[in-house]
Amino acid sequence: MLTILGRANSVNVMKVLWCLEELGTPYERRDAGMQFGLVDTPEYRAMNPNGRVPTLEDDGYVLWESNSILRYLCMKAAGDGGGLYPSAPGARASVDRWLDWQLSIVSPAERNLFWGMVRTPEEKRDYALIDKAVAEMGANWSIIDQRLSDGRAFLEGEALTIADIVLGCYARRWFGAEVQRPGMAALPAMKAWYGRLSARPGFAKFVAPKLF
Ligand SMILES: N[C@@H](CCC(=O)N[C@@H](CS)C(=O)NCC(=O)O)C(=O)O
Repeated sequence: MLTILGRANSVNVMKVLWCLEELGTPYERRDAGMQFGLVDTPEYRAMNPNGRVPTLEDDGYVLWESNSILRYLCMKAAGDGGGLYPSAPGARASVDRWLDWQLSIVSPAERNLFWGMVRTPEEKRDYALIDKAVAEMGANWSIIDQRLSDGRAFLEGEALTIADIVLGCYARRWFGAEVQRPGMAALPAMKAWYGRLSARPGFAKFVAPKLF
């Protein structure tokens, strides 16, 4: 049985669970990380030396880095995950580009916003840091809004891909954190895309629940 190790309220675990739901791949999940511990045990570190979640274990094969896990799951399921990870070079590279963008640009900015607003009590918040993160993420989401403003349903066209899964998990946190966004673009195309993502059962089950 394929096993995912990681707490369900981690954005990087959510991506993987949503993807598994889209693929219809059977799996089991074991809690790990934060209050669940496990990540500092020698056994876990032998699988994932970063002590982070998620980690995948599949019949003796071990993999960490959530975006790599998504690619693996899709390649294992019919090579392209039923279109979630298209196999034509240009189409695949375009999907990969959004995954790399999430890691290099989105995550570093978003972290201060999510941790600042959701995981830090109000009296301890650093609003200067939060405001900076809101401005950076507003600019990032404008890129997504612009991408979708030609009427396409999803980031790479008319079909959902793992690019939508990855960025949809971060969009959930953007719309869920109660931040002030003065003067920020209204993001109408992104909101419509987010509505389409919200209709997916995997999103409803793993990504939509209350942020904590
Ligand atoms: N780039 C890594 C990041 C992994 C990561 O930082 N995971 C966080 C949760 S989102 C974590 O493990 N935090 C510590 C913990 O849960 O104990 C990935 O995408 O898998």
